[in-house]
Amino acid sequence: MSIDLGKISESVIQGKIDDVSKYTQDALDEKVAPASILNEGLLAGMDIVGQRWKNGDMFMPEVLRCAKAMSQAMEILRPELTEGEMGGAGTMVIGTVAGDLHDIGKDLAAMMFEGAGYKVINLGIDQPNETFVEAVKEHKPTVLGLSALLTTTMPRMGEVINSLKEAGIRDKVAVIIGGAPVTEEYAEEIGADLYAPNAGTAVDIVKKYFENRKN
Ligand code: B1M
Repeated sequence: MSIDLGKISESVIQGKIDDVSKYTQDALDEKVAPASILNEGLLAGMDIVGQRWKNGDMFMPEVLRCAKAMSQAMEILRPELTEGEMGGAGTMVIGTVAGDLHDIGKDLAAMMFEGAGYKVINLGIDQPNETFVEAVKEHKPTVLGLSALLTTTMPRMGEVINSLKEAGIRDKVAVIIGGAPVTEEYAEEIGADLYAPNAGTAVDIVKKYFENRKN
């Protein structure tokens, strides 16, 4: 049986939760590389969902169903990604800042880092500034990811960075920020090291950053 990863994307777009999981399992059974299933199947589908949402061609309940389909399939895929591709890339702590309940983009970013071999500690949504600082002290990650979807919660990102400075650990971790209202300029303004416009590019941005620091 040959597996068409487009079927996975299409089922994500249609929010067919059972089908996405089934096709993901079928692809794994057929020994398709987990990274291909993620990139060419699940994330390709979610990218289109994001575009349709932006264009007003999809509504929130549909978007949430698509995300649920993706995250259920990720339960199947995740162990394979970590087993097959864990390359000791490092540790990432990621979370959505205080006052903000949005987690779909943050979880996509977390999945991309997991897929790239990072050990990911996902703190969840609505996390107080101190929780990020404590997590950096405890887990000693190479990367701290902050996500915000609301203009009202974006300032928490700069506050986390200031709290890291106050705790004397700012230089121990690279901070990457993301989320729909966040920009490259904003990252510079608050002293973040990196900004990612989407979950798909976040890993490459981090990799390039560390490569440049080595040279
Ligand atoms: Co809310 N919401 N929401 N919402 N919500 C937005 C963000 C909004 C733009 C909708 C709108 O008005 N058009 C608006 C914000 C306006 C603003 O601040 N300028 C808004 C609002 C106002 C609100 C409430 C205040 C609504 C209310 O109650 N009156 C409320 C706030 C709750 C709170 O957080 N305190 C609220 C609530 C909710 C739900 C709970 C219902 C739900 C969230 C469910 C969940 O996340 N589990 C929800 C949703 C779904 C949305 C929209 C529709 C979709 C967000 C999403 O998941 N997109 C959103 C409208 C929109 O974005 N067009 C909206 C898909 C996701 C893949 O994209 O999260 O942007 P995104 O992630 C992208 C990139 O940003 C990036 O990668 C992803 C793509 O690959 N990225 C990162 C994100 N984080 C990253 C981190 C990284 C790297 C990349 O590294 C660390």
